[in-house]
Amino acid sequence: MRKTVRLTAILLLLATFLVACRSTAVSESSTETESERKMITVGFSQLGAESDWRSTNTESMQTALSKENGYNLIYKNGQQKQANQITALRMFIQQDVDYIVLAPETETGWEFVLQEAQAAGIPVIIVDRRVNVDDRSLYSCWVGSDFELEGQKMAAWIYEYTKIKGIAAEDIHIAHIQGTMGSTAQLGRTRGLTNTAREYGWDIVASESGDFTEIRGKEVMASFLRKYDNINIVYCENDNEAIGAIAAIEAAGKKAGPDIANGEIMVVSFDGINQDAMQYLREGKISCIAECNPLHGPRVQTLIEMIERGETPEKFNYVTETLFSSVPEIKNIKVGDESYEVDIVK
Ligand code: GZL
Repeated sequence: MRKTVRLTAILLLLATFLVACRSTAVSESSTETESERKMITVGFSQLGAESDWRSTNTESMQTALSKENGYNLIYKNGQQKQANQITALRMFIQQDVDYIVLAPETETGWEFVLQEAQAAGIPVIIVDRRVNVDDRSLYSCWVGSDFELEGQKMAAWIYEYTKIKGIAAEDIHIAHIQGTMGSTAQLGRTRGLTNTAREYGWDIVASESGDFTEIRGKEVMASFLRKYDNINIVYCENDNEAIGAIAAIEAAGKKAGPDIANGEIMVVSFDGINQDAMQYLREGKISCIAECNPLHGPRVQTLIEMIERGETPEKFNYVTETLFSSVPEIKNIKVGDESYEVDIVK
């Protein structure tokens, strides 16, 4: 009898042990399944790698949407071609990703592929530039800059400069190096300048796209200098173009600087990411840079987490930005009734 009791007790202990092992295994595997379930797969179509701004934007997305943060990020570089981006989006749809993040090269031509993503039930977040579609339900939300305000602030800074220096509107002759034509950044920054120039009677001597690159900025500025001898301000729609334009100005034996009354050519720009451009700002070769903040990664992560929680994010999420300038006399500028401080860089 005693032996039977002992044997029963051993068998009971063994059975308890086996059940405990199995439940741990199940919980580990279910934990593993749980953690795999938590990994969010994001297809990110980036438009290219044309500028320092773009590279910084890509790095910000890759850092935020990392494995450590619970994301499988599929990154595709569109190499400045919308066709490549549309191909990438179709690939993401086939792979049935959880989210698509799109940084569009230009604003038009996105309806069909966004309709395909919507039909597949994949939320799309637009970053940086905008898409111009009638049906805004084709994307969940957008995060980026107010490009027209950037342009208005820059034009307001130029106006303040002419005021404190006593330069008449008819003596202002602007060379305008535009960004990628049809991109939201180009459209907004161009409107900011052209509307203000029309209001004050400034002469825009010439406008041409520098495609947001240094090499094109240099080529366009060199061609302007061959054709016109009265340029005294160059409005570059990003820093890479400004660096190229300054190279062309100096190659032509002229001086980039704010003292236009004494023959210097004032250069103004956008972004504030390229370190050479910020150094030029401190040296005075660039007189003013309108900040364009590329750090959209954490913002996109927050938007995805909101959607994951079943919340509806704001449709349009604007980032706040400033003006950097090396001209100490201008400490703030006005756009309409709004006043903006200027960050004086030494
Ligand atoms: C602006 C962005 C622009 C940058 C350029 O948000 O789209 O594209 O200003 C970049 O540097 O190439």
